[in-house]
Amino acid sequence: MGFSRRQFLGGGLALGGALATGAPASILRGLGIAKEVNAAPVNDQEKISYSCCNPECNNCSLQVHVRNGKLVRISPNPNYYTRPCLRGRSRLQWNYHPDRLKYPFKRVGERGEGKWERISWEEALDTIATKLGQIRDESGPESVWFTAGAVMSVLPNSMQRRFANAFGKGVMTGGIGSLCCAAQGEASTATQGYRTAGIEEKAYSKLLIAWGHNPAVTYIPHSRIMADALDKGCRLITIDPRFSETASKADKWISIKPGTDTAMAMAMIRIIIEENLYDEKFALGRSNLPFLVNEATGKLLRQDDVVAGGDHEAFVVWDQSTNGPALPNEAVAPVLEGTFKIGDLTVRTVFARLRERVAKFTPEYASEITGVPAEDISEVAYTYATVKPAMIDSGMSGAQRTSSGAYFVQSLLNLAGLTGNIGLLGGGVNDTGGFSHGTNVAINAPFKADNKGVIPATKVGEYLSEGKPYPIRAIYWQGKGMGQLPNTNKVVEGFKKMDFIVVQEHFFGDAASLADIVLPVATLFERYDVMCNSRSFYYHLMDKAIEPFMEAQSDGWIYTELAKRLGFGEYFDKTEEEWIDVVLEQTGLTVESLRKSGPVYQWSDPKLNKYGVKWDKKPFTFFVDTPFKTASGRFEFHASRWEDKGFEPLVNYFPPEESKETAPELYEKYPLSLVANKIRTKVHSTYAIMPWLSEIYPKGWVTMSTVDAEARGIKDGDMVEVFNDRGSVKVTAHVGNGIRPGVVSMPNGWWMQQGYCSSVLSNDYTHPQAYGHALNSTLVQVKGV
Ligand SMILES: Nc1nc2c(c(=O)[nH]1)N[C@H]1C(S)=C(S)[C@@H](COP(=O)(O)OP(=O)(O)OC[C@H]3O[C@@H](n4cnc5c(=O)[nH]c(N)nc54)[C@H](O)[C@@H]3O)O[C@H]1N2
Ligand SMILES: Nc1nc2c(c(=O)[nH]1)N[C@H]1C(S)=C(S)[C@@H](COP(=O)(O)OP(=O)(O)OC[C@H]3O[C@@H](n4cnc5c(=O)[nH]c(N)nc54)[C@H](O)[C@@H]3O)O[C@H]1N2
Ligand SMILES: [Mo]
Repeated sequence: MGFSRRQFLGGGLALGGALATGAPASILRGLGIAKEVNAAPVNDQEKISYSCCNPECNNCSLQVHVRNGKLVRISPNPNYYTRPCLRGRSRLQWNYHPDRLKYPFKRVGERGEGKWERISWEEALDTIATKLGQIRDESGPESVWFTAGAVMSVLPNSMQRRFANAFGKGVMTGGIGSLCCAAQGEASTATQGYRTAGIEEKAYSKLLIAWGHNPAVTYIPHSRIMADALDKGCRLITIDPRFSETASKADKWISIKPGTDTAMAMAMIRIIIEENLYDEKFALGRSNLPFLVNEATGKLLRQDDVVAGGDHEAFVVWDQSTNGPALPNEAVAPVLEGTFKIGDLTVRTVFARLRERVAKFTPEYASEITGVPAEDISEVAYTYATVKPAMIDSGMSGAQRTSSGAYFVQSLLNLAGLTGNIGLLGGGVNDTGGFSHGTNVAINAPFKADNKGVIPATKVGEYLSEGKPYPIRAIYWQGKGMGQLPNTNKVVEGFKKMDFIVVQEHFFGDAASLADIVLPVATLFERYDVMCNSRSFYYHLMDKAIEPFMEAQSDGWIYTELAKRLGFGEYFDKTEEEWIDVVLEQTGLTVESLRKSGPVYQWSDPKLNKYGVKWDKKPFTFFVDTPFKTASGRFEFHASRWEDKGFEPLVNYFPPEESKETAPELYEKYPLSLVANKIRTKVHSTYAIMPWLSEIYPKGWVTMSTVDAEARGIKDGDMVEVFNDRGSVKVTAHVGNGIRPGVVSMPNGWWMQQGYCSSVLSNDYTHPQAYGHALNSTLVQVKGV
């Protein structure tokens, strides 16, 4: 039985049917207690509590309707500013899905063979404690790798970090970078001091440039704000190799070669500088463009370079009034451009060096690199420099999930800084992941952390299978999609080398299928949790609404039981509600107060945000009320943080890893550039098997241009193989003109066992500047099958 659209829209539903086409056959089928749950209109017996959608998404407030101890409906919170989309509403099916893990299991066959035996919690916990304890004694706590995915509410991941920390008394294997937005975070930190978000500020923009970002799909609940701005006359330009859903709403779609965006931005910077379209006041007063650089070293000049006993932390500018060096805030007439002599030293301003850096990036030169017509580059540059406020809406852009993503984000920030769009309501670069809540993170670590080694987020396969940074023997894997990791076949290889693997999940996903012990975990409705995270400027209590399904238990409960068995139970001496009160300690909020108030806005009280500010009129604007937190206290075009770390501090363009320029032989075999795009029925691998959602997109696909398809004898709807040296996926071809020739795109979120996991193809390259994800710098070939 499938679910028809009619049933979905009508609200009546029956749970417990077979999975929609494409979903994995569950080894648990038959053990199920598929129950009939009939949703009914709201009535007096219904109990409603509040929760919050917790994958890495928009974190919408949810109303949870419960009747006779059963979840019957998820509805929007009428007092909240976003409304949950079809994914949030489908959580009902999540909870009662026939394939939901019901009991703890242990592997009885070979790893990955699929033979399992149901065991008791006692046996599961005793086995895990014994095994982890033994491995710790033999090889040190750092040989157990604890890892968790993008679950954005506080407790599950904090409880795991606390457990890992206490397990090794601080000694552990750390992680570095992320699959998501490491480049965004690193460049924002290097330029401004921290990440910001401008989701609500969009309403005030007159121009939006959606750069490698598709908010019409990835910010569905918030995209109303963009639509309102467009209604008021705001213009929208979309820069994307695909004609994305956001491009379809735009005044202009710029189709660009993946991984080349920095070259386009540098051409725009050149136009803005050459045509004097920059904001001189911001440049001189708030940025480090007038700072002097020692021409011999390429490093920022410090006061102690030129004055005996000077301050090494102080930077230097050229003051025209004295015709000599001065401290930035003391100079009467700081100079933006020039080369000067101080004793034997030749020094030049950052601005002059930036002008020189972008000199060769004429629109024509950038056009050759990017494939964007030179006139379009000029037009975007002039429009951006002359319409205010203008926001570069990059979100956590697909263009920063490329091999030199941090320079891409830096180039966008440079554009915003040059045009004075920083600290301007409706301007800036929208990073949707800025963390700013004022919570207590102490629960993460009872001991001082001492990482013996780190595993880069994209390098899991290589590190586990090649024994880096040292042989890892066990994995404790909590709520994370294996098929989200690049070069996934290598990850599987790594898993097969392990002595012991624990997976704590809702479903028998890819990691679980390779584990030794699989633990059924309670959903957000079945436990207490709190959301104070980056996509929602609110604090949400996630109240427990129902008892856990079958034998499921919360992540917190599991760690508490294991801690007792491993002899550090004293660090797990609280209930979930008590932990939430610890998290909220410095905010003055409590479980009880949030239960009464509903979601609380973080700018409504100085105690609720890291910046200690209150903002109750317009949306909060970063860098009006908050300072830059860089070494200079200014917006840094020459990033002193990167200079200190030995990375090129000024924006620069590097061609993508895996391109015609960088890997001609590979390009010969695999001439198509693969990019990832997120789709409305999934948040990563979460929701992979929800019937309502799978009805919309049952199977994976590859989108390719008519030109590339014809050259390969492929027609729309054909089955094709997409492949490279890392792996191969068979999917249906969607052929059309909505994608740039030479580029193919694949949506993400199917499990490996479903057969459509595009990550088996993804590049696992990572650059130590940010340790970001370079999946959009991947070459493939496509052929008909
Ligand atoms: N091919 C491809 N790969 C990508 C991307 C792409 O676009 N294409 N995008 C990348 C990006 S931007 C990101 S952020 C990552 C995200 O990748 P992941 O961090 O792996 O995120 P999810 O796939 O959402 O996995 C979350 C898991 O947590 C489980 N879960 C939910 N709630 C709980 C809970 O309370 N307890 C426990 N124990 N488990 C829970 C869910 O069942 C799900 O399996 O993927 C990256 N990888
Ligand atoms: N429905 C849904 N919403 C989500 C998520 C989800 O999985 N599903 N995930 C959430 C998370 S964790 C994140 S990080 C955000 C991400 O939000 P987005 O960054 O908006 O998501 P993507 O679809 O990965 O990438 C956006 C666009 O980048 C384009 N692109 C790829 N490579 C390049 C390039 O080199 N240059 C340019 N200019 N464009 C390029 C792709 O074609 C795609 O249209 O979305 C969040 N929201
Ligand atoms: Mo992400």
